Amino acid sequence: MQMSSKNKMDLNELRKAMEQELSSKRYLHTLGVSYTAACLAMAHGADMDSAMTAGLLHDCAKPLKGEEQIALCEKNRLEITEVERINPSALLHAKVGAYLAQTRYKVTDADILNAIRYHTTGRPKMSRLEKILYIADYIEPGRKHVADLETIRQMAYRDLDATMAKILENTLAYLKTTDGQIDHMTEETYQYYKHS
Ligand code: DGI
Ligand code: FE
Ligand code: FE
Repeated sequence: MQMSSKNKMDLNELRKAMEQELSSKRYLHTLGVSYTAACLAMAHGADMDSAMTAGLLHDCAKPLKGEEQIALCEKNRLEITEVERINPSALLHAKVGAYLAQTRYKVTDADILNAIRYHTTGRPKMSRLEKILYIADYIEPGRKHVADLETIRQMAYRDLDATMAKILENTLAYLKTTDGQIDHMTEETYQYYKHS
């Protein structure tokens, strides 16, 4: 693939890179997120190319095993929280993904990098693009069915904040039925959006 080491890659190059790097299942999810993020950007007046870039790259660290993600963070002095260390595959891939988007895929836009970084837990006061990626990841057409998904899909095109609140409420309820430890950021994000 032709690619300058400095210049950012265009959407088609990113798509091809993800097709090579990801499992076919993860690649299909990635395309779904990218196009869903584009639709949400159209509906909410956000930048479509940024939404598609964030969508294509959001899970780029998923092929790395948990211990590889931890090693990469340690080597590059990225801070790892206790809960990320315990759940690297679920939680750390977002932070590592943002790092790879910047270093390997030459993304310089801070909003895109933050959207990738916070796509799993969210955070209070998210930008429009951050909310679009978080929501697109949850509602893309290939996502396996979860409670209230039809309602959430419709809400997403009308009210990003209310949709954040609903997804977070359902995610926290789901996590409480598993032995997955809740990241305080997920809880804080819910507290921030729950009155939307
Ligand atoms: O990478 P994906 O599977 O496409 O989706 P994702 O990055 O949004 O989430 C990965 C998983 O992380 C998903 O099953 C929900 C879960 N998750 C979200 N918040 C938390 C969490 N898992 C734990 N342990 N703690 C959290 O706070
Ligand atoms: Fe993810
Ligand atoms: Fe995802």
